[in-house]
Amino acid sequence: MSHQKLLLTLAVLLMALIVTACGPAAASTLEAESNIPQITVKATDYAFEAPAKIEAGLVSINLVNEGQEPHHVQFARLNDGVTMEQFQSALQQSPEAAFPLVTWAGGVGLLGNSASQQVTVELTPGQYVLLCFMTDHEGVPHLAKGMMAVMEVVEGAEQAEVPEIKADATVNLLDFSFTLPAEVKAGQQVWQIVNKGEQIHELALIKLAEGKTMADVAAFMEAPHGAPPFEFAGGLQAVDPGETGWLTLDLQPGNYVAMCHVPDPATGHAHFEMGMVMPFSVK
Ligand SMILES: [Cu+2]
Repeated sequence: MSHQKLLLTLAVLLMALIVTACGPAAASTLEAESNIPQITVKATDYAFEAPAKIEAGLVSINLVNEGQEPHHVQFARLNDGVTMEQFQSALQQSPEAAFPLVTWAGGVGLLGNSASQQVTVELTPGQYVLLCFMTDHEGVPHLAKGMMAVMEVVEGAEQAEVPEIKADATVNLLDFSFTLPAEVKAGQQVWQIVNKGEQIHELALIKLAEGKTMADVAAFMEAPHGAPPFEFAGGLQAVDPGETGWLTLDLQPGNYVAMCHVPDPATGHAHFEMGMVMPFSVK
C-alpha cells in the first residue's frame, strides 16, 4: 500500500470512528425523540457561560464543567416583584433567607472536571439566576466568587404540541426520602424526577470509589482530607414542590448514593441528615 493510500485509509477509518461516536446512538434519548430546545451552560473556576435570553417551555440544559473544581448549575426564577439586589442581599444572610424570594427550577447537579450531563425542565417566563452553591476549600461558596449569572426567559412562540418525554424510570422526592427504581441498569437512561414533598428537594448523585462505603463518605464529609471516597455523578438540582425534571444519565456499574443537600428552613439541617440519603447499585 502506498503511503498516500495508507493515509487515506486511516482518514476514512478515523471519520468512521468520529461518525460512530457522534451519531444517533450517542445522542441522548431526549434529543433522539423530540425537538426540545437545548442550551449549554459552561462552568469554569469561577464563572458561568450561558445564553442571556431563551424562550420559555421545556428546555434541555447541558452543563459542561471545564473547571478544575466540581460545579453544578442551579436555576432559580426571581418571584414577581423581587429584584436581583434583594435576592443577593438575602443570599448573603443564608440560602434559607433567599428561599421565599425565588422559585427553584432545577439544573444539573455537581460534576467533576471535564464531565457533562443533561437535565430537562420546563421554564416559565421571568428573570432567572444561575448559581453554584459549591464551596471552595475555605468554605466560600462559588457564587460569591463569580458563579452567578442572569438569564431572561421570554414568552416563546406557541408550541404546536408539547413534546412528550419518555422516561425509563420515575423517582419521587419526598419529605424526607426517595423512591428509586428497584433495579438500575448501567447505560444511557432518562429518569423522570417529581418533587412530591412539601419542601424543596434535589436528587444529587455520587458514585462510590471501588471498595468505599457510606461510612467512608460520612467520615469524609465530616472532616474532608485526602482524595474523596467518591466522585460526583450529577443529578437534578433543587425543584419546588410539585415540579418535575428529567435527568439524562449514562450510568456505569458500581455503587451510588442519592442525596439531598437542601436545608430544612426550620432547623437548618440538610435533608440528608433527615433521611434523604439512599444507596443504590447499578448493574
Ligand atoms: Cu430534600
